Amino acid sequence: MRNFAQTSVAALAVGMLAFSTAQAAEWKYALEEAIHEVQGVYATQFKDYIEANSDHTIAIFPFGTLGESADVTELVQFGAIEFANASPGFMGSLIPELQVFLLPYVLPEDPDVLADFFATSPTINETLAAMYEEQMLTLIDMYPEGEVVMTTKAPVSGPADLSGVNFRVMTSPLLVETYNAFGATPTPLPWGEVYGALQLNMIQGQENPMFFVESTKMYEVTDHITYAGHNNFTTAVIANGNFFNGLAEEDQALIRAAADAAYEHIIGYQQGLTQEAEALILEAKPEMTVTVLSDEERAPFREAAERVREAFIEMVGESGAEVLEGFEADIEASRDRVGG
Ligand code: 6CS
Repeated sequence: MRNFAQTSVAALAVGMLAFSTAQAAEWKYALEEAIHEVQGVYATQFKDYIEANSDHTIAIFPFGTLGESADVTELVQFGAIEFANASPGFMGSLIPELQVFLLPYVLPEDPDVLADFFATSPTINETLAAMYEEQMLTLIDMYPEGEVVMTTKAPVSGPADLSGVNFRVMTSPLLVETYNAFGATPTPLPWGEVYGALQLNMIQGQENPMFFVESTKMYEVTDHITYAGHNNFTTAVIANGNFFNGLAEEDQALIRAAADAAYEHIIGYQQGLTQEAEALILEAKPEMTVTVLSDEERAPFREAAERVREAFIEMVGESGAEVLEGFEADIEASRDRVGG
């Protein structure tokens, strides 16, 4: 019954979308973040481009207004809204291969190599894009949001310090593997529950880029920040596949051009953002400690990352191994091109 109802709603919504593409339309775009955060800055640029170059308009729905990440992904799948951010950290059950982005110490640390990789990788833009299409989703763009740091109630200089720590992760099985390997007790939670769970001491740690630690005031409920250099936060912009594939070529090209403009903008916007956020945190809470782990201190985390890599291949199978191989070859190609 539920499936029938959902299918009917989806068919109706998609029918309406298909009808609306013949004329100026309002497209709805939901975020996992607030409008002043990285996803909001990208979406605003995307909106400005679309509205300056066509009669279409974009209505942006920031985090919470249409629900959590899982909710807005469903709304796109059903065709109730056209666009959303759907970060790989929440997409592991739908497209397990996407968890490649969560593997520790795989994405390049150099920002220029990273930006080139996302823009040019055939593994992202062809192989993974085809996997989205199988789910009736169109991949519009993927971009990095910044180096992930751990924020915890007790200091962390190695995996031993994570023992007994309930560490919040996004709802991906691979992140559970990762924080198990890092010595913690991984606790998958949707974003909306994280601040409260830290406040109530149900969890004692979480990871996110520094801009997000600052903007969501994670420093109020944790006391220590640790850079282990293990990852950069990746997000994806997705569209309903029926909607996108039913558009006139001209509108598809418009959306691709808007995504290119927003990508350029968001890469530039992030220069210095981590350092600015760190300074704001220390201004708000001078007693917060910020530790950059040395290569020696990172070594046990890197060792644990090898086990997570094996777990990824075991969990995702042959296609996972192929995606990982392609991913690493594309990163090498970007390193050769950019020289990082
Ligand atoms: O940790 C999370 O769940 C959130 N982190 C970021 C940087 N963006 C959205 C996501 O929901």
